[in-house]
Amino acid sequence: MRDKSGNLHAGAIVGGAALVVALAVVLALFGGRDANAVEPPADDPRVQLTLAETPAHAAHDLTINAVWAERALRADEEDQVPVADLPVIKGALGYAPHAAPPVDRDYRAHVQVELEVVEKVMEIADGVEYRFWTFGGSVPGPMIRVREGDYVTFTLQNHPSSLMPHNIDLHAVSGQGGGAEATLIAPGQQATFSFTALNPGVYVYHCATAPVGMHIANGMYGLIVVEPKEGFPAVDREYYVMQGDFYTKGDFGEPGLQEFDMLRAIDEDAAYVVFNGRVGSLTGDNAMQAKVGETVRLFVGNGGPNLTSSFHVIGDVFDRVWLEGGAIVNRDIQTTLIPAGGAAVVEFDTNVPASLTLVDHSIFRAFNKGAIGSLVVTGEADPVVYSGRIDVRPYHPEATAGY
Ligand SMILES: [Cu+2]
Repeated sequence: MRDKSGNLHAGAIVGGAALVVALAVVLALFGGRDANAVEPPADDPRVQLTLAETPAHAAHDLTINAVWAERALRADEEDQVPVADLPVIKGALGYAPHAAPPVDRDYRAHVQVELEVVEKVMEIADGVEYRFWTFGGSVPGPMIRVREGDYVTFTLQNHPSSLMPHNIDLHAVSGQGGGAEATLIAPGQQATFSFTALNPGVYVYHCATAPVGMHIANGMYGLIVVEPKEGFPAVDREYYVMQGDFYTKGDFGEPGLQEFDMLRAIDEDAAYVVFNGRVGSLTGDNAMQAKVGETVRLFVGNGGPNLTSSFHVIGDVFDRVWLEGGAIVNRDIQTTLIPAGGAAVVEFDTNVPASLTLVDHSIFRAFNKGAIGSLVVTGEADPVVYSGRIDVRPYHPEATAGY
């Protein structure tokens, strides 16, 4: 209906006008309100429709049966404070496996965050090196933690020693590319942009510079947690874990400096699937710790770039899971799916001493590609909750079955 210059043809304009008139007639006949109608009583199901009709940007869903059921409406009093009047604070960061500290504020702030991109060779397994591209010098990049409604000024720096341009797409950001366009920088540059953390939740951030898959596959991801206004419930320990899949020329365990293998990445044929950027990052001396009776919260992300995680902890049940890092909390979960570019919050109350084992329950990834970690729980045993072995003896059914 448009010519080459993009202008509408006269015929299209006339046709459109006729349609508008026709619609107006239909609305006048059937859609208008009866001025004499009596308003229905408040408990009439028709009244309940008014909440559903509230625009999504004006209200949270208050119907979820979850810990955050009482979430405040947006645009409340604190949201009316102009950005210029907000207190300016430095953003809290946490380096895996340590979560960033809780926000612990009941007001909005102007949070300043700086993140430096560094390309560096590190071990991906004992005796196996890889040239990682990192946020903050680690894989995953540091966990950023802000509060719903915060105004965040974000500065990305690309270290002069880098060979590649980089940027950042924060999934918590509503705006072009999640910040990717604003932060695309060459080595030796830095770029700044600002955003308001509109949606509470747990979000992945990652580099989005072409070839995007390669930048993510080289370790460029982390989590940004936007705490709901009322905060997360207090727990005894919080940890930060991110899964990622890696594609090297050599197979799993082949020693030396390993190069990235693009064809293998396209085929999703991972040589390594690991937590926190390295085989063994959470085992042995690196195991996470807890005591019997404590509540442990794990912020678990999945950088991908390709594989969905079937995240499971051997030897305990997730008492609570914030599904996909959002507002709905499920209970009594064995294994939770964490998509590439997604996250979840899992919590469990530790009942007995045990060495709990974190795995991707696509289990060859755990025992053959590195996706395994430990959380050691120490303290007093409770034989009613778990007895341990009571008895062991020979078993020969044929000896008593008359053979
Ligand atoms: Cu990058």
